[in-house]
Amino acid sequence: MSPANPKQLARQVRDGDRRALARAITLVESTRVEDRKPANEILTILSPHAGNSIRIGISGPPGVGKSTFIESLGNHIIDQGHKVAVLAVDPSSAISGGSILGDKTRMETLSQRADAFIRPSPAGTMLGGVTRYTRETMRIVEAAGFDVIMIETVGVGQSETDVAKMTDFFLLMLLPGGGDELQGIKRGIVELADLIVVNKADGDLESVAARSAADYRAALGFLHPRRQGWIVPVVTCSALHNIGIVKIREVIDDFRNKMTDNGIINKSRGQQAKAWLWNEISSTLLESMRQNDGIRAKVAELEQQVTLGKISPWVAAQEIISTFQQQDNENS
Ligand SMILES: Nc1nc2c(ncn2[C@@H]2O[C@H](COP(=O)(O)OP(=O)(O)OP(=O)(O)O)[C@@H](O)[C@H]2O)c(=O)[nH]1
Ligand SMILES: [Mg+2]
Repeated sequence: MSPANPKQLARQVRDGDRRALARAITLVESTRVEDRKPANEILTILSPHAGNSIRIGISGPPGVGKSTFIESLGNHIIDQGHKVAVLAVDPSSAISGGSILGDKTRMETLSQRADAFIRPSPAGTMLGGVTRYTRETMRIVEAAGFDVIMIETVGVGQSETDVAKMTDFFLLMLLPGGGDELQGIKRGIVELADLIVVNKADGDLESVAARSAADYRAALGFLHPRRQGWIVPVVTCSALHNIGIVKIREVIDDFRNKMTDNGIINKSRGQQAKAWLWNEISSTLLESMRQNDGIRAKVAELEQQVTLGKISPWVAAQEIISTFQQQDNENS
């Protein structure tokens, strides 16, 4: 990639140039040191234009139909006059590289629409880093005028909690039959949901899906509501046959209206941004400690002693940190 002119690239992004948009995202995802400065500049220029969207997280076990659902809902929302961006947070794709292609083919009709933008997970990123870029990417697509953002993630690891923490609305998709533990859904994830959708409510599974939905509705009745003024609906749908999609869009609209009026979306975005700031501080600090030669030697030595039980991890950590602080003072 030729050296980017951040100002020009940012302007092109704002003007709706899709290649520029893809380039800006690649730049921000880049781990090359020389890309950091232009990336920061682009984010700073675009920042005032970000935020004007509803951010929807979509999670659920592998194969439940998330991508098929995003395609159905995305097409419907575009028909309503919106611009839809789809981002994928897929911890497995960084390793297998497999599902990116699958997602693209499953979102075939959506990816062909002018008002849709689909971005698979950055390949080859470390696990913890995936969401780090997704947050920035989200702001870039918002500045480009996309007002509905859907983030897909597989609901079996840490990533769905991260996604719930960076979105306004968290949709949990489940299969007919089988409780959440049977579906491999992590404990606590049901409590994060703003909407539960039982998918594949078609053919033989239609009645099973209705029963599952009733079970979840009953179970949710025992939970303390996560958000003031919002009772989590449980609905069935068939993403494949486009059944129940309009109803789900109405639920999301209803949520957005209520949670905008009572200020909850705004407040929670503020809290998310603050948490994100501290995340960045700790990961950047950690990274610079890891890159520091003096610290590396010290860490290797102390790690061994900690492993052998010769020194307490707490004491070792203090020693490493104070070494780092001393070096920092000498350098400045
Ligand atoms: N019968 C039926 N099949 C569906 C429905 N939605 C999706 N499927 C099928 O289920 C399979 C998985 O669908 P995907 O949309 O790829 O599921 P996913 O949750 O995105 O899968 P991963 O991204 O791999 O976790 C595909 O063969 C779909 O055609 C549905 O509503 N009814
Ligand atoms: Mg998928």
